[in-house]
Amino acid sequence: MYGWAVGDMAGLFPRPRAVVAPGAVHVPEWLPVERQRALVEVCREWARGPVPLRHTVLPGGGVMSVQTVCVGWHWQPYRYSRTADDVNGARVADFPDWLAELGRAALVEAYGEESPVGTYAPDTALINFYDGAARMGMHQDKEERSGAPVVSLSIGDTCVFRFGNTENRGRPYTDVELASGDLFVFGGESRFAFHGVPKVCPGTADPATGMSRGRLNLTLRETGWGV
Ligand code: MD3
Ligand code: FE
Repeated sequence: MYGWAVGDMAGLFPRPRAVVAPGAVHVPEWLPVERQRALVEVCREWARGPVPLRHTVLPGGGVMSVQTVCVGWHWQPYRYSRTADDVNGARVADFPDWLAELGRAALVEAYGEESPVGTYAPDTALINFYDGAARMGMHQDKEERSGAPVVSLSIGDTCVFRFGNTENRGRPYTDVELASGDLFVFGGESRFAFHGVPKVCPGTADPATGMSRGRLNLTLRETGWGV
């Protein structure tokens, strides 16, 4: 076991930040626990409506084990819209300015002040909830009409995140543990890499984060789909 998310071992084995591939930067323990808890609270509100948290149904009839709710723009396979036409038809909640600000702070953290932060204007958040059995298969995120970086924030249970290549779902890939408070930014060459979540580690969450069980992941994105 390692990582300072692990109860008694807190701080003994800090995980170093890592550039996993060009443009792919992992910053462990970026979000303070109070900030994680505040995000969990607002995600709980968004999960109630106007569009409820639900399992996305894929065009082939498959149902994702992950549960998702969107803010700003609604993602459905494989497009963005303002209304959740595959759920209840409601318009999704507005994307708040403070969340775009958090996204810009994440870019500065990952890339430094010379990052494209002045022009970074994320307009959507996909919020994924994983119970202990949820997984996400290897995929690319290609619905955005912007090549801007994707910012990922993890809260709750630790997971194994698989970061692959831009050619196919298979090897080479790198497995990285994402724990509560971790930031991951995917820009440049890494923006269109295949990636997935093969495993969640149940019971690893610190209840102080507001997550007694399961894992929450927020991704901030520029959709490029409109104003
Ligand atoms: C790399 N979510 O919502 S976050 C997704 O943990 C998604 O819920 C996973 O993949 C999760 O689409 C992984 C890390 C992530 C998100 C978006 C990316 C990595 C990415 C987009 C491009 C490249
Ligand atoms: Fe993805």
